[in-house]
Amino acid sequence: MPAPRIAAIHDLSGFGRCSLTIVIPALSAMGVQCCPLPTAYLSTHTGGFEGNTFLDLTDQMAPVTAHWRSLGLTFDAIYTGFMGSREQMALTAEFLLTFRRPGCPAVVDPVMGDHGRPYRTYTPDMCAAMGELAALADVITPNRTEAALLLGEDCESISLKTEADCRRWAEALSLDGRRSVVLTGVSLEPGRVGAACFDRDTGCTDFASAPLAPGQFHGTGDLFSSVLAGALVRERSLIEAAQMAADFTSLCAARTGKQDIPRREGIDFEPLLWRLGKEIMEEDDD
Ligand code: PXL
Repeated sequence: MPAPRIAAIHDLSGFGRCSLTIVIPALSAMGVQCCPLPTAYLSTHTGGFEGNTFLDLTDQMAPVTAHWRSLGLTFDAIYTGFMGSREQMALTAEFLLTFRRPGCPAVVDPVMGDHGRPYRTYTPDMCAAMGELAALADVITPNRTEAALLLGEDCESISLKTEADCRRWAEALSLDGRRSVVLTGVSLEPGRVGAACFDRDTGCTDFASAPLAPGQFHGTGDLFSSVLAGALVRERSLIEAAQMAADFTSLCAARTGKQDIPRREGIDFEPLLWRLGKEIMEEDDD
């Protein structure tokens, strides 16, 4: 079987571990071909470094889309993340409309913020545009802050303390059951963290969780969503994919916590990629 193929629309940040520097290695380790469409090149991500460079690649997005279409390329999924502008979101929406088809779900990580606040480059206007892009998704992977921004609620009103609360918010994000929702950062018992997963195919919300590692590291959300997207194209169900993502993210966070690494340098996942590959290949051999 040829490697399944994902088109990945994210920025490329040279230092700090996020977006494509996580997406490409994670998908490759899972036996998935990643076709990146970089939206911008930054010297570092924007979370914790001052004075980062920003080379806007928006002008490339339509020509790349047109070239890939002229080649008759098909993808097994499209996976999108951090966006630099409203225009990039409109071009990403065009890309989804061009390439999505049955068998090619659009996984939109509506990256906008964390810990109750939008990232410093996200204006209210951009958050509204992310809502429009996410409306085209088959699967979204918001954290609590992003869930609040998508729903137009205060972050404080999104309580994720009980299964019933989580079900309610995951379903509220599903656009009447039209898209699946993987609501991340859910902790229903002390010492564990994971996601509430509303699956539009079953209409059910299930829970994935793994041990909560001490410390919070940049790129954790990108790693989680990358593994989820990879597992989906490797034909795992939504809840199986979320469990694999929770397990691997937890393992990497635990490893990172044991190193003396500043938070802004990101999750130290590379030495564990072989385990992700082994897990998925061995399961498929069974
Ligand atoms: O991890 C999300 C992300 C991706 N890309 C860039 C970012 C961030 C979060 O800060 O700054 C450039």
